[in-house]
Amino acid sequence: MKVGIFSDTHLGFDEKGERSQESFDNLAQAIRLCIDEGADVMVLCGDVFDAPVPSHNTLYNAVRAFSLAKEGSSSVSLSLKKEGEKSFLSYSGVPILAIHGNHEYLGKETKTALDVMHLAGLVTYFHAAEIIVEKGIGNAKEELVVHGLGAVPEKKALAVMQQWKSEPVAGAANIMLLHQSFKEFMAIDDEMVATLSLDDLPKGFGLIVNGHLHWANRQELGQHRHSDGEIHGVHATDTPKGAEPAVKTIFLLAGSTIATSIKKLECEYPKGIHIFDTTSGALSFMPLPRQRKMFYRQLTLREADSETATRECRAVIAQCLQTETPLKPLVRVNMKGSLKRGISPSDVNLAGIFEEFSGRAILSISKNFSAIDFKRKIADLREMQKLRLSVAQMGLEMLEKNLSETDFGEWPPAKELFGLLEEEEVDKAMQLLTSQRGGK
Ligand SMILES: [Mn+2]
Repeated sequence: MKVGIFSDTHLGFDEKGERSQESFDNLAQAIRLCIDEGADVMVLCGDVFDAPVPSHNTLYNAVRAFSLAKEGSSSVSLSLKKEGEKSFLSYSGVPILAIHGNHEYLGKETKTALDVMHLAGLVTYFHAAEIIVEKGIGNAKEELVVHGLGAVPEKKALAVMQQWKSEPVAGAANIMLLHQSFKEFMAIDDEMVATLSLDDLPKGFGLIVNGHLHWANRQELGQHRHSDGEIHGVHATDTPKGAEPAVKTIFLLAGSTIATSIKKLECEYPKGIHIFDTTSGALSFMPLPRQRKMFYRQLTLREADSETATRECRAVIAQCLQTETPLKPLVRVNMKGSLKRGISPSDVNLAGIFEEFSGRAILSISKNFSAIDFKRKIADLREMQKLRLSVAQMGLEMLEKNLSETDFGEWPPAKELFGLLEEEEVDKAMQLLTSQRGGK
């Protein structure tokens, strides 16, 4: 059987903006690609909708895009197995099996847009359950079991996985669908961010597909890294006597079909679909034929004046736009480093750049300058150390100094502000700042 795989379609993304049609166009392309590749079934790993309560326009466009699946055909039969009970599922065209993501789940009691799609017969939405996909009869009969677990809060994910304990079915191909973070892919180790690691995944699945992380990636699980540094597969001798030899598991981050935030990793790979052949175990990727190019550029400046900062930013963008593309590309510039003393990020006026490129690119520029150069910060700290100031005093002096370099100028009662911050009265501190700014 051939399985078409895609994820994170984020339908309705940028609804009020320039890219309002992109999520639907890309879903339509993904479905067409799957049909053209002869997929018997499609799977969608969550974040189908961008918002928990999509607008009627979004629902309308979603129904229209999902209806394309009816133009294909499939001969599989589907049944749902949940909590020991088995029920038959109907579909038209090529079925789309979907789990929910963190963007669309509203709790057990509330129906979501995915429930609506399910009832309309456009997708088959399931959670903490298995869908048995059967094709052919007699000796030619093929069976695929798709195990799906929609997004759960990251903090609970490990416990839920252990409790759910979905076992691969012997004699069938087994695929698992998830929508979680995995420690191996996250920059910080925090239980609010991820509790699952690849080692926690169950054994015996041919393919485990995860949504949520928007860049595509593929790993082989069930391998040992030996002391010689080489990767070896699990050998039959590694498994206990009498047990079946371990099945090689492919772990796939499906990646999103649309870029919702332009991250560096996401820009390195095109958006597309994957096709998994359950017989050969082959997994291939196909890019969406019509997609927006993405550029991520970091621009590091040192003690720059506003003119230099603007000029260099413009040059970076112009360089990205050397080759023409059918869709306006996304260009993200992350400006870093430092500005000259007395110049604040707001002095770097990018309005001209936005105007100049508005017809050719969708720009996103961030000004992450540190207020003062790192070197100078260290020098300041050394000075303070010499003075043997108390930590609180040191903090106050740093705050006064940093404030004097912002456009707050000489005004703020730094002592009062620092006192509030020290007491963790952030709201009051903000109030103090904004009340004063308003009067300026
Ligand atoms: Mn997502």
